[in-house]
Amino acid sequence: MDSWLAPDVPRLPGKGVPLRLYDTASRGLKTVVPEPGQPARMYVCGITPYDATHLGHAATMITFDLIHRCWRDAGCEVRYVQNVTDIDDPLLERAERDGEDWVVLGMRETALFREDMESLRILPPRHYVGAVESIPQIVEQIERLLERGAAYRLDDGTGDIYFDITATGRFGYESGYDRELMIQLSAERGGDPERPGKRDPLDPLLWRGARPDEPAWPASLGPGRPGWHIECAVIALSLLGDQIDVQGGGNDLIFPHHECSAAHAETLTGRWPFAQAYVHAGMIGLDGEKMSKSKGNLVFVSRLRGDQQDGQVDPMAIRLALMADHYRSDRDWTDDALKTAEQRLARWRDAVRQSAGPDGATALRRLRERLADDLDTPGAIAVLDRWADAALAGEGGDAGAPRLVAEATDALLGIAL
Ligand code: 5CA
Ligand code: ZN
Repeated sequence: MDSWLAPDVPRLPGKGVPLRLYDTASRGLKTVVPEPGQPARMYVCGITPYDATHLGHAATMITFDLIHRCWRDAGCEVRYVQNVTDIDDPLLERAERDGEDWVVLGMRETALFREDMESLRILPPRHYVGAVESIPQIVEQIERLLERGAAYRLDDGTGDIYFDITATGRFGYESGYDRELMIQLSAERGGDPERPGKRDPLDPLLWRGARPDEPAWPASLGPGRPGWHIECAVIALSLLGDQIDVQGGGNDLIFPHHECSAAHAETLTGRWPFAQAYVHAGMIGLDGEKMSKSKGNLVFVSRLRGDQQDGQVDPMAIRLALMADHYRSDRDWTDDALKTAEQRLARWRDAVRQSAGPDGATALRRLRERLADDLDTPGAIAVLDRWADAALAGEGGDAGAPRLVAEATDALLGIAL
């Protein structure tokens, strides 16, 4: 699948510092740097394209964009892969509801997502990969799981194949959740703990046998379509290798999605852990409720950008508003947050148009330190606010500072001034 166009990233003097990130699995901060001479490898769970990109998706994509930018600034080559779940129940249900072809729906929303990503200056993944185009590799890996006894076929004539969660002996390490919570979340998030005939209620679906009126692909396993967790495990393994540095997504994916995809990958490779760090962004909500397609309480990036009548908002202000609080906090989108970001952006723009300001190298060093500390964007914003206030007050005599600060804001925060 095509990715989107890369924005320019100014080159900054010196080098960024090693990045520390909160890892869900070890429940603590970790320095996440690749082995010397190796690229940094990141897999981020992308959209299920049945509706337009909302501010929750945008916030999550911005979070991983900041990691991408920090690594590059620290001199690492970055291999970044993102998927599109272009076949799954929610897509089929929406297409059915609207009397639309599910392929057309998926293509249209994916195209809109790419435009939104470009407008927000998100660096594109090197590989942007759909589930459908990955079916041959997914089938191959499910066959290997069956051969090893880590997968089994339900004997109810459906052709459905499940993963045995006891295969790694480590199931549960990533989320750290107790069994009761796992069962509850599995039921809420696409699993089927109530289904009879499974070895364990938490066993996730690997392959759904063909049903009448549902798309299915011919395969050695019998015609059908892939389950959700195996999709991400296989795409990551085939493009990034056995182990990766960051597995990312929103915190709604901690369980069952990332738990199961890690267990699939670890069973296939025999290596643990699948990811050095499991990094999760907080949920963006509206009026105290998680923003989600199923709840319908969405604010779309494209609508704010003015593609559709509701007035135009600078995408840089959207980006800045979503970075005003720490990425791990669940938080609400508010009109006030957007207004504050618009005012801040205007002030920063005025400041970098001054003929001089306080020492630019110091501002750059502080900005790098704040971001390397688990992406402390509120701290990074405070550094820039202080610099801008001083520059606008006529303090400091560094004639190179306005330009350096503008370039650092662009390269590290993805905000073009
Ligand atoms: N296709 C799967 C991942 S393989 C999926 O979860 N798709 S999604 O369209 O529902 O979400 C896309 C990405 O945005 C995921 O990383 C998800 O965790 C994140 N996300 C979804 N809703 C929100 C929200 N309200 N706030 C922050 N991030 C969100
Ligand atoms: Zn995923």
